[in-house]
Amino acid sequence: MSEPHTPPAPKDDDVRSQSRRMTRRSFAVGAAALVAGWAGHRWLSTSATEDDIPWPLRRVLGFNERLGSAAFRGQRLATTFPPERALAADAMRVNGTIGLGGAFDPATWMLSVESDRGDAQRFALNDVRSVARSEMVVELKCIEGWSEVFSWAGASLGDFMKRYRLGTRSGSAPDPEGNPADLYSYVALETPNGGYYVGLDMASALQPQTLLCYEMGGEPLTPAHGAPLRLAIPVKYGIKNIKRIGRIRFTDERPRDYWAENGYDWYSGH
Ligand SMILES: Nc1nc2c(c(=O)[nH]1)N[C@H]1C(S)=C(S)[C@@H](COP(=O)(O)O)O[C@H]1N2
Ligand SMILES: [Mo]
Repeated sequence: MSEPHTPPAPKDDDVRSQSRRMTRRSFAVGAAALVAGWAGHRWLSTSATEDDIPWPLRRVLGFNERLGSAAFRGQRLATTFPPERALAADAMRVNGTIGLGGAFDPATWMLSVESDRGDAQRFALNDVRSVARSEMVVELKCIEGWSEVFSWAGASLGDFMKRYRLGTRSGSAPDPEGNPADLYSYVALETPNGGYYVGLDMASALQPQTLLCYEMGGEPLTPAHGAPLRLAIPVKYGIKNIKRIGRIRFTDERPRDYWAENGYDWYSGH
């Protein structure tokens, strides 16, 4: 495989664009004095950050949490394509083998799911398959500069979390609109051997096109594409589409991320 070498062009990350939406929302409800207007935007972009979120935005986030769930509304969808645009399974490019080395037996594979609460559960592939099937035809965009249209099938991560009551502090099913504060802030995913790992903000994790994917090109995943289960997250670059997921952890601590540790943007949206 070829590894990405050139960082992507600097661009607004998810939080920045989210901050603009939230700023407008806050303005509408009377928090104008805090962050509104052009000066506020300038201020946001120059202010000190903690966990990469500028502090005025953190204040807005807290404000909106009381109001409801601004972070989970109005989320952008990735462009979808007609099915005939999708590559056939045997024509799909394979890229990236980090974390896929060593002995691995798909027959004994189980998905571990944990959270900061200290709970741990294990799921078989059939547990994922029994969640409503989602299909989509979207582009995988690699930071190396190529993109390809793939068809994907799996369970949306949000549906999986609702079905098994995952990702919340209370242990209830997630309710991003009604009770956003109950959700952990981040999702960490890693390969069974821990060699590749990805961090997601919860809003991106719950975007409906984020799938726990078990089929590509109309066929079961091959080992090279991440069998038995990989992530499809079309609002992010390819690097976030982790293959062969072994473990998922819901957490309030921003997860480490393989390519972020190698100089890429932690959010890596596009
Ligand atoms: N475990 C693992 N997942 C990975 C990678 C990797 O090296 N290891 N590479 C990523 C990158 S850079 C891309 S572009 C996509 C490619 O997915 P594909 O091989 O199914 O085309 O997988 C992503 N997921
Ligand atoms: Mo990539």
